[in-house]
Amino acid sequence: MVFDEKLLDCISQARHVVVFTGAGVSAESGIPTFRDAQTGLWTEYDAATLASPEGFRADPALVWGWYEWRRMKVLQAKPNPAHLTIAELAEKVPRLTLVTQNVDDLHERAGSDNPIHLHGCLHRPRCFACAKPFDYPPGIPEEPEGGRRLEPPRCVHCGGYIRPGVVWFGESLPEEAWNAAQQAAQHCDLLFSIGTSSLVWPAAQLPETAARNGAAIVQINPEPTALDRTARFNLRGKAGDILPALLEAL
Ligand code: BJW
Ligand code: ZN
Repeated sequence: MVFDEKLLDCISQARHVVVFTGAGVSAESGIPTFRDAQTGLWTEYDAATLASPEGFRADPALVWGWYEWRRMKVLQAKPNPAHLTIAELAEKVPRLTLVTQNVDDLHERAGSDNPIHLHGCLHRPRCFACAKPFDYPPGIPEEPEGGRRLEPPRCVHCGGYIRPGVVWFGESLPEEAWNAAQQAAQHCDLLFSIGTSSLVWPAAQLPETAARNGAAIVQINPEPTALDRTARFNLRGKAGDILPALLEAL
């Protein structure tokens, strides 16, 4: 793979790099992207409806079952070369902040320290009523087999339903994570946007903020996205192919 010399210079000279990731980074680990998530059992449901407080209120067992199915897939998955290269890149540049929209833990398992999770985490459920965290019982999780519905567990403190620890449509992003991500976007000199459709706000604002503050934007995605016009470098292809080749070329 041959890369533009200007891109390689930009990376070599960067003092603070932000890596902003979306579902495409985990696609090569076998985790369906958000907008492709409706495979198999779930084809007849709309992801945007399932990923909302209204969806959970209307049918808690349907929504909990969907998230448990996705959590099972994540538990069975392994980090891919994209996750691993991002962790390696952090060792090669003066400063790197990893901001992810993903609710899996594959960046952590690849060796990245403390990624900023803008949309929460599948493995940290909490009570829908009182917000106290819920501990999964040890052992293999119950699979929402055959059918797709699974009654959510109940909170030991108030008896409320347990909900997935993710940020749904219409909910605010965790304040500390959002502030840290904005700070990084404002002060970085290079931002990689990798495997995201750049459709979901406010997260999609981050590369725009970085560009407004003078950072170079590098996008890695096999498809065109809303960020194409802002990105200085558009690398078309899979993150698991491009990132290792890019690191090698540096
Ligand atoms: C590869 C690849 C490979 C494939 N290598 N790449 C109208 C206009 C603007 C905004 C709004 C609006 N109406 C409502 C809003 C706000 C709303 C929003 O943005 N909606 C838009 C969809 C229109 N946002 C919110 O509600 C947010 N909160 C908020 O705004 O609070 C203020 C507020 C309060 C009260 C009322 C109203 C507002 C919260 C957003 C939370 C998003 N949560 C989700 C679900 C999390 C849990 C779960 O996973 O189920 O987060 S939605 C979903 O999208 C998930 C993802 O993190 C997020 C981003 O998706 P991502 O990562 O980009 O995935 P995909 O599938 O879209 O794209 C994958 C990409 O990978 C593709 O481009 C592929 O080509 C690529 N790819 N293989 C590299 N191998
Ligand atoms: Zn509770």
